[in-house]
Amino acid sequence: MMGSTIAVILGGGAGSRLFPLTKSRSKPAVPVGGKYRLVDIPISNCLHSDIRKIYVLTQFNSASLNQHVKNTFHFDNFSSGFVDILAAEQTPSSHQWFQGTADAVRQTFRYLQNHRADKILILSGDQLYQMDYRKMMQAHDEAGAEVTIGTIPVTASDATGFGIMKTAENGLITSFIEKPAHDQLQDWKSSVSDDLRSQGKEYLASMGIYVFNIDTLKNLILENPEAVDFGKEIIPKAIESEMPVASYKYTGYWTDIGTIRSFYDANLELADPLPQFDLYAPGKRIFTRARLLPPSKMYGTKVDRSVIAEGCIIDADTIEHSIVGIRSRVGEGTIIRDAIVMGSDFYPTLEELEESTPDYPAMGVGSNCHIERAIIDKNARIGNNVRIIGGDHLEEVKNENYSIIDGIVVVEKNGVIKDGTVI
Ligand code: ADQ
Ligand code: ADP
Repeated sequence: MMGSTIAVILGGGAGSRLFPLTKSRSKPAVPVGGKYRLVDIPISNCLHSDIRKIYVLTQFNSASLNQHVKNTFHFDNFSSGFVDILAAEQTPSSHQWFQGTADAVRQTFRYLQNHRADKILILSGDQLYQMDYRKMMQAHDEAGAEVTIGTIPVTASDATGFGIMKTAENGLITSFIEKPAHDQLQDWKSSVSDDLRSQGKEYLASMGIYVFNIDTLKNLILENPEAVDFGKEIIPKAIESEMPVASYKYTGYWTDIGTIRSFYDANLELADPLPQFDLYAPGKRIFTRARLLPPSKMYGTKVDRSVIAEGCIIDADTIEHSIVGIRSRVGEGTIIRDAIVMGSDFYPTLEELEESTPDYPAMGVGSNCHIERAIIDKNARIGNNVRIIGGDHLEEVKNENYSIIDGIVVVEKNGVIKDGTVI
């Protein structure tokens, strides 16, 4: 059955909510968990679900995304599998960027329909979850649905950020509203189990994961040329037209990581002893580029509740509740707490280390620094005696080398923080 499904990963529009992590790369290429990229998550879920024809739609065809996908996902000649990136492009009929999620699918549909697939699985590129899509496809078939939406129960305070729906007893969706205002919520409660009610999770939210019969999708996007988004337009249109649109209730862990705050929180949760998103779960592994790096080495560092990726050289004093990414170099006496250090794309040579100056430090984190509540993007150069301490009291800032968003200090890729800087 799965041979006739293709997956489409919505890789992001301008990526403004994850800025500055998306300043120089497309959203699917943003590093996560010390050694992965965001796009590895939906791709790995597809591979575990026997879906091997995968397109990633993105607005910016950044070299780093292309390189990562090209170097990572290889299929044998007989499986006819692929992971291809489709970037917004000018064509005789369109000169525009993707105007929204449905428009991205419309503009690339001529590629998507080449595979004799009978279903399309549409996925978001900024979510953390490990889901077997085969169960959702099976539910779609059993319900005789033309469209199925993955759904999850949420609380009133979360409900305003999602598409919210109500269903009939047979699981078909009867009404849907995209991101209702707080005062509209009263009308959108679903009847849920006692357990969910006691947690306040009385609203059925769209996960932004859709199964479409391919002909249904084609008709919906062609007959509604003004519709640019799935949540805002296409899904409401499908329900209005009275075709069977089903809800597939997902019960596992799922979280959106589309903002700096949610990205930061979800990353740090990976350092919990038993995180809900489990990188160590058999059969649910997240695949990424095999880099064949040397192991990490540490000298006198007290490390607690932290994930340390391969290839690091660490002399720090303390690393606590943090994610330390590939090839990170951290100097003596430094304290890193509640922080994400993404690591580096390459090692500085010994000469480069010797040539570093207080104004242009070597790549990595220098000596005697204190870094807390921060995200340090790849290849950043943090000098010695630097204090970067985030906190909710800090105002939003957008500087050349760093930003402060939601109280989290984000040093951008290749950012330079001079010796002695205090943020
Ligand atoms: P949002 O997440 O707010 O709500 P949206 O901004 O459309 O919806 O993003 C969905 C996915 O598409 C994201 O991965 C995003 O990066 C990507 N995307 C956005 N614009 C794009 C473009 N122009 N080109 C390519 N990709 C693009 C949606 C649904 C809600 C649902 C939530 C669940 O609309 O109903 O509840 O997802 O998170
Ligand atoms: P990631 O996938 O996280 O970027 P990789 O190891 O896959 O990590 O890629 C690192 C990239 O950086 C490689 O393409 C590598 O060729 C590139 N690179 C290596 N050395 C340098 C250098 N001195 N300057 C710039 N880029 C480099």
